[in-house]
Amino acid sequence: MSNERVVVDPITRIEGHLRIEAQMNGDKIESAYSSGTMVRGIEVILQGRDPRDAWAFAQRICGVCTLVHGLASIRSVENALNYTIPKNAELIRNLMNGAQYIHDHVMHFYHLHALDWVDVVSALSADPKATSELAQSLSNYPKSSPGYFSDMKKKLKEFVEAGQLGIFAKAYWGHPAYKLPPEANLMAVAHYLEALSWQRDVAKLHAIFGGKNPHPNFLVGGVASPIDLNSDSAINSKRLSQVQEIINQMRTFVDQVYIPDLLAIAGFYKDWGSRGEGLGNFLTYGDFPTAGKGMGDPSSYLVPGGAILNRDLTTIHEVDMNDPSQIQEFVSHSWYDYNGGKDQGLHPYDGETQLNYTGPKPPYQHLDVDQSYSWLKSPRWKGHAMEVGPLSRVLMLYASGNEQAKELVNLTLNTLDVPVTALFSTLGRTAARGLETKIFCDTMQGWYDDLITNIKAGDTRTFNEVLWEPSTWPKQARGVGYMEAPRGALAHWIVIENQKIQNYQAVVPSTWNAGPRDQNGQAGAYEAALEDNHTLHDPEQPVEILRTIHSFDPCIACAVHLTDPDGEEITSVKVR
Ligand code: NFE
Ligand code: MG
Repeated sequence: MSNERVVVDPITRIEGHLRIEAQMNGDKIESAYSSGTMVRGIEVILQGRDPRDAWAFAQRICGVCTLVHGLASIRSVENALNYTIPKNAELIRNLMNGAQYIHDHVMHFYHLHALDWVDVVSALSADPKATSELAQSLSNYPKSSPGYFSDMKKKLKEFVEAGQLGIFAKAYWGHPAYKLPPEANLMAVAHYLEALSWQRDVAKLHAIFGGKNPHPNFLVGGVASPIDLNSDSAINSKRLSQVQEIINQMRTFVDQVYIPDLLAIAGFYKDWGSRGEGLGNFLTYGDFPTAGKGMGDPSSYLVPGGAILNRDLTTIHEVDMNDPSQIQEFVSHSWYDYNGGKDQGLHPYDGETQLNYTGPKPPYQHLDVDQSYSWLKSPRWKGHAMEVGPLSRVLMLYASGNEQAKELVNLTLNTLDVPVTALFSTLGRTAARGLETKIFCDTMQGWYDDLITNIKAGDTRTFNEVLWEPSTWPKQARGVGYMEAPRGALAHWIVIENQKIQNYQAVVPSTWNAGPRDQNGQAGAYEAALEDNHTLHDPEQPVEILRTIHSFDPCIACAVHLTDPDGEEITSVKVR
């Protein structure tokens, strides 16, 4: 290994198409480049449509964060037209987004990230009795008997003996970077399989409140589910008790399986607490309003909005999403053009989606990183590259004095016996995802209780129909719908003219994190994280790259919002 370029394409166990190139200096990563290799045109498809329909199109940006683009979209229309929503709608939206988080984060931990740390093949040499003792020392989860782990081991052995690792194929088993003893590996693999059936039940919460999953229904001005305790076709007592049951199931799994596994596994990988930080700049928009005023009262959000620069947790900078000089998207290294030239930064109200693919045709041999190299744009806040996501949220909760967050962060640092700087790392990012899962999961019970109290008091309103008539709208209006999606700060900006969408721009979490360098050469969050203290044991098996990239939970479908390798038009969509 000398000055070679290590190419990982595609990065698997993510959503969408991501290519990473690492420029090596000996065994050390000197510089890293992140490229989204798929393009989609949802923002263009939305132009000319009725703003109240936008959510149904925008939501199809992604099938992983199955509801967040629907929610961001209706919030943008409500913001533009000054719509308010009933208290019940606020609570139901919080419950739906909460369930999205718990589902997404558990799935990410076990199904997308764990196998970077857990060696499936090593689990075959585990002693089921010792595995049971280990599991019982960590939590009271009932499925922890020697018989249970012996069955799981048998199941795994059958996979391997049939020569069909199936879902566990094509990994770097046996790589010296794997540090867990066989028993911890078996425990984690068993919980990987458990989580697959657990998630089926959690997804039902979306079906109860939104008719289906993925892509539950939304509605500008409220939620799409009427409440009528005496009706079979509305939210009734039976449905509400099912929701309570799902919340119980979520909390049991998070408290008794996810968090104990996370801490146990992290204990073997403390060295990952000193690499993979990246930018040190963290951005949140804030979410989970609780004052009955929708997004109208930021002081009521469970997660506050703001920016943290250079790890400085003593100062939270205010973020104004309507100020054209604050959030801007750049395309200097993206396969897009702007009317005003490629070095311009555009605020999303004035944003443009103009494809300009001039690079080598895929599959690339080598990205020309002096030119354009990604279908992602480079969003910046006041010129700064920012990290978004669980780590940003947990830091924001911590910095703003949230008691549960402070307690959980301190408990984690003490349990792992790592310094506070370990928060700013690959390990810290993965731990933060678990901690916020616990916080949101616990809080869901309170939202559910509030909903029941409202209904019992006779308030069953879920939708404000008074503002529904388009002839009452101003000729021109614009607004921003923002939220915290599982992968980070998400916002949709909408410009409405003559009751139709004139412009629509989504700037999504994975665009902030996975975007390429900007016009000043500043790296994006993935790139900066890989440039922080990474060496590769074997460039043919770059598990180290996967660990840090997966710690962000990439979703490139979201980030690039019809694929055609030649960049040609595939289809045209008729706009009413
Ligand atoms: Ni497609 Fe998404 C989330 C959004 S992405 S997963 O969470 O928005 O970055
Ligand atoms: Mg966009």
